[in-house]
Amino acid sequence: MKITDAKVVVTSPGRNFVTLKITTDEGVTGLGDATLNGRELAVVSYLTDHVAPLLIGSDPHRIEDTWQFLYRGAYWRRGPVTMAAIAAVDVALWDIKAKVAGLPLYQLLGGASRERVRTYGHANGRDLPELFDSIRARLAEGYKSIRVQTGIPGLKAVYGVHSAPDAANPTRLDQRVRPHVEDWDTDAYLRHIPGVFEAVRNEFGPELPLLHDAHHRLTPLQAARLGKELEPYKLFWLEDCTPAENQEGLRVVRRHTTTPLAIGEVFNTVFDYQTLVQEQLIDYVRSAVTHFGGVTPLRKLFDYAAQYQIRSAIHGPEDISPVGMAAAVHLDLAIHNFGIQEYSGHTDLTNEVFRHAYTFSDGHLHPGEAPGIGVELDEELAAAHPYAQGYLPVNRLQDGTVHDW
Ligand code: CS2
Ligand code: MG
Repeated sequence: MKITDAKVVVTSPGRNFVTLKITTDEGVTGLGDATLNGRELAVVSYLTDHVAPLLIGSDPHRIEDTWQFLYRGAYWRRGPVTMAAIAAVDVALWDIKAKVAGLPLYQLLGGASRERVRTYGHANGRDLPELFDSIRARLAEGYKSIRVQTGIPGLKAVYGVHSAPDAANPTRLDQRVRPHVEDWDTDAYLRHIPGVFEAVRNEFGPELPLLHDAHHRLTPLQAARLGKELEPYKLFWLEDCTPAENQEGLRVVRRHTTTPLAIGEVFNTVFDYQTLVQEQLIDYVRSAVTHFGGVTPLRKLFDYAAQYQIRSAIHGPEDISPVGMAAAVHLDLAIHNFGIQEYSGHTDLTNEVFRHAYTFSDGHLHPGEAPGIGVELDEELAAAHPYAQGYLPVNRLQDGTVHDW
């Protein structure tokens, strides 16, 4: 079997998605997600101009070799653009291999280790009434675990909180030609958050798994303080509590709190995790198939993390396309040290562009039994919704200083 075509499809059914479609001389095709929120066109060029021409004529079954060729052969390695491009090729080749085998991808990854994949959904509110309504809405949709994000008194626009009650995902890209500026005040945030979780526990009880995303905004000591102050509310996890490129910083947090920690959605190779994993500074690894170079390396990361009792928690917001989500759910079903899958869902139009076999019910996902990853791309509908420039927001402190968003 030989690869005869590799093309990049960019579509924007409400937000931008980048998809690689690989075609073989036997007519079997594979899809891979290459979406990098706010920098999509960089990956489009990396694939179109530098990778796709090298794939033509190669054997699609040589997944590991192709991965190593693209990773080591580029000389310049790692980084979100490179690894999103490699991920798209990797997933498309797994899709092809599984289709040729006539099996759903998870069967090629060792088969099912569980019956279904538990998920968590996003709840948010500018104030407690809105937040409670949003939590109730997610519970009504079937979610059994809830991420809680809240407005902060005195701040106009905060990550994860919509301008209107439970509106569309705030990280979805508005078609702006410049990033929307959000405002931040760490002291105001640290004063406010413990009380919010006390109120949520009082309203929803002690058993509902609650997650919170600090979104890279705290210093290690501030993160340690927050983790400690949240201990009475027994969170499922505190996510991205501090920018973890400084992996040693998590030693400070770990020393002060037993609140479980999740890190890694912005990490794209195992080297980003080495200290975090070997010193057991975190409890969940968050990388997505789409941003970590594909199924091939992410499975290796999970197996490495398993040796340190660390579990998976694949990143799954709306800006991971249904192609990336499908690949994730196949991996979720197969690995032993599965933790939880983030699942924001997608718009109806997105689900029409990307018709997928995975299903969501009773708070759980299942990849389905369709051969491959189980996604079909409606290219005509995709073409009807062309790319539109858009950026992630930028965060500034009250004095105007840029801060992590
Ligand atoms: C967030 C993401 O889902 C999460 O945990 O951190 O929504 C993140 O803000 C976006 O994926 C950025 O594109
Ligand atoms: Mg996050």
